[in-house]
Amino acid sequence: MFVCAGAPPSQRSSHTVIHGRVSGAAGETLDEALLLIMRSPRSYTGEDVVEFQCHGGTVSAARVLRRAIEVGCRVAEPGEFTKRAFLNGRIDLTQAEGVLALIQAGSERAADAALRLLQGHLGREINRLYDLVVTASANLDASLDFPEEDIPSEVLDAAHSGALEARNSCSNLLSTWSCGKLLRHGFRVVILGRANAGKSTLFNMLSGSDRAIVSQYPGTTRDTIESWTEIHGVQVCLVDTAGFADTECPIESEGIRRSRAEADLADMIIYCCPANEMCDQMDSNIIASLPPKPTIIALTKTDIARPDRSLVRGITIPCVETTIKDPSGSVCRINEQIRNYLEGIQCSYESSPVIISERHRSALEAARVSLEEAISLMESARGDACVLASESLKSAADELAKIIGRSYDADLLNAIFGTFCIGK
Ligand SMILES: Nc1nc2c(ncn2[C@@H]2O[C@H](COP(=O)(O)OP(=O)(O)OP(=O)(O)O)[C@@H](O)[C@H]2O)c(=O)[nH]1
Ligand SMILES: [Mg+2]
Repeated sequence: MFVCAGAPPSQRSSHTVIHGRVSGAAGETLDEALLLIMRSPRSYTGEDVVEFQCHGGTVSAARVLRRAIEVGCRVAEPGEFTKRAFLNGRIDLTQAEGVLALIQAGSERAADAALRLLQGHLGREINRLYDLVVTASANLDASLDFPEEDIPSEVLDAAHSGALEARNSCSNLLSTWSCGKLLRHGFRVVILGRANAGKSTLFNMLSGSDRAIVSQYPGTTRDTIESWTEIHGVQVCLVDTAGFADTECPIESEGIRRSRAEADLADMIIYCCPANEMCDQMDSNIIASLPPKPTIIALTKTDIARPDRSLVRGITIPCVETTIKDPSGSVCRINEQIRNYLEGIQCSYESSPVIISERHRSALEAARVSLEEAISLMESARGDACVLASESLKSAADELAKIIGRSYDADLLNAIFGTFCIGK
């Protein structure tokens, strides 16, 4: 399907680019293209690979693809290139997940963290822990050859200190999860408050858009409305909601039910209280009924009433003044609160690996629990402690092996690579 001057592609060396034309069954030209040759093992998948660079636009690319299928190619499954790279030992599972995370990254920081995963930072650390645990377990197994009273103490000490170090490292990695989750899934800020409190006005100011309908009639917003923005390098999802009210209207009631559901999903709540009204018992009751999440109060409409902080007396939540008359100042003040909070949970992903997937978190947690068991068994004076501790260490090693893909099954691979898009 590719015609070029000089030696055919099969006789060219790896990492060369050939200019030529893609020809159809009757020899007609379908496109003028470049062919990239990457021979095994120096390719993405580790196999022999050719890549066509044809003209942009869907028709031209579709003609080249159709011709390739005619001569015997097939379309790749989602994530198949990366899956082959994994199966051929080019990358471990965490690196494959790094590719996906990089494609999906929605912020600079998320892309940085994904890139570090792709470069193998987490994989190397898990490999180190795996070796530690397997060595500790081997030490214990060796000690089984000795009669109980003759077990050399240095063998037991080595196993014990290996398990301790692995346990501590697992705990350190687990402590990066809140940061990893933030990078991967972003930060959800939900705007709540009574009907007509100025939520949609604030939402529009914060998102710099005119997405939400604003009106003087209470009960305007019914559906929840989302808008993404970036604060402090983190993707933030703002959510506008229906205002709380005593209502007979079934549609408004459904809106309020959704507002409560959003409160459960929130990473942070902005509760709106209009400065011209008392932040009264009803607000206190609503705030008390919300899930315990980081919350800020937006004292809205400060242009029509002097904000009287005593209105929110008794509520020990940070208070920020906002008004439609000063959108940039209002946005600045709210963003500052969000940034302060985000700074508190940021971790330095430059220096240590960060876990950004639930799969890593649950396997590490299981490994940590098994290591904990092994450690307390070794510290007990039980006769069968060595045998049991070695079993626990083996379970911990199995969990670590799953993270990097030293052990895997078809279901796991399908779950990971099925979420890729075709061609990756
Ligand atoms: N003067 C003044 N009016 C405001 C301000 N913010 C909102 N309003 C007015 O208050 C009314 C309600 O505003 P919305 O933003 O729709 O309030 P909401 O909380 O979304 O209301 P619901 O969706 O009904 O729950 C509208 O008439 C707005 O113009 C403000 O800062 N200053
Ligand atoms: Mg509204």
